[in-house]
Amino acid sequence: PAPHLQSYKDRADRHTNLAARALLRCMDAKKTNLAVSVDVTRTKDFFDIIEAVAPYVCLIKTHIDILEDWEPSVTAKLQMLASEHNFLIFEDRKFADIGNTVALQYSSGIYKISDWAHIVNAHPVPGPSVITGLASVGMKSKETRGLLLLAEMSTKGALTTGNYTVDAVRMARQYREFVIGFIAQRRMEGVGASETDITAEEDFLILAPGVGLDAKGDAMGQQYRTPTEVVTECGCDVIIVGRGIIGTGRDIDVEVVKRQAQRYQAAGWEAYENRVAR
Ligand code: 5IU
Repeated sequence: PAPHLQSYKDRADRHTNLAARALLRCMDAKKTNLAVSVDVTRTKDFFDIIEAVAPYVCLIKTHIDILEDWEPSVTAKLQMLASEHNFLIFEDRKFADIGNTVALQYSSGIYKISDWAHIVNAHPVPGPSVITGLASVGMKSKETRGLLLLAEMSTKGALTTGNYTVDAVRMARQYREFVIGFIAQRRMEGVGASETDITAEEDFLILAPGVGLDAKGDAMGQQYRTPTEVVTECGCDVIIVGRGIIGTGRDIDVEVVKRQAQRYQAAGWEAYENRVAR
């Protein structure tokens, strides 16, 4: 059967990339396909949110460069929380430069992303060299890292459509040891594939941003769909939720954050159970 009709557990047992395997295992163990996007600028809020949502998530998605008071201990603490509460870390860095530059951006600078992020992502726009550049760092790491390609975006008028998406999927197929899946809005197995392209063991994870239960969008082009649309109908594996959980106000209410995380976890898991039961 196609990957999205199999259980996360069966997929974990079969997956050959250690980061993908760890994520699928965690999803099965904690019964959650929820990733929370912690888009805040103060380190205190960052950790308050992570501690509130930790029991309900498989993945924490960061934009480490928006923290105004970042210091090296932040990523050390983040790693500690990840192992304590069993979740993975996804730095949403969206690399998009030549191979040599992305390798440096991934490994160096002040953030040293490859030291602590299990998963990162990249725009396919530079061509395969963006993958090989990042792989030169990620595949050397003793803890195997995984890369997601941005095959589609959730925003109005995004250029990631048609042949661009098809070519992104074709690129990923050439580097299956490191590319574990896509940021996309639907499954990609059929995209641009002739029968001979798809091998039985191909299992790309689909992580979908643009998920909300209450709002349809924001004032800056974001568009939201529900967990049922994203997971049951479109076959995505992980729902990425930011403001639906952390809110839009300046102050964080950890009780609300916790309740919303529980709500999205339940909705995401029910959408998955409905999918694999079909
Ligand atoms: N994000 C998107 N859409 C995309 C991609 C990334 O929303 O197509 I690629 C990121 C941006 C933000 C998070 O960090 O996912 C979604 O946050 P909200 O749930 O608050 O809209």
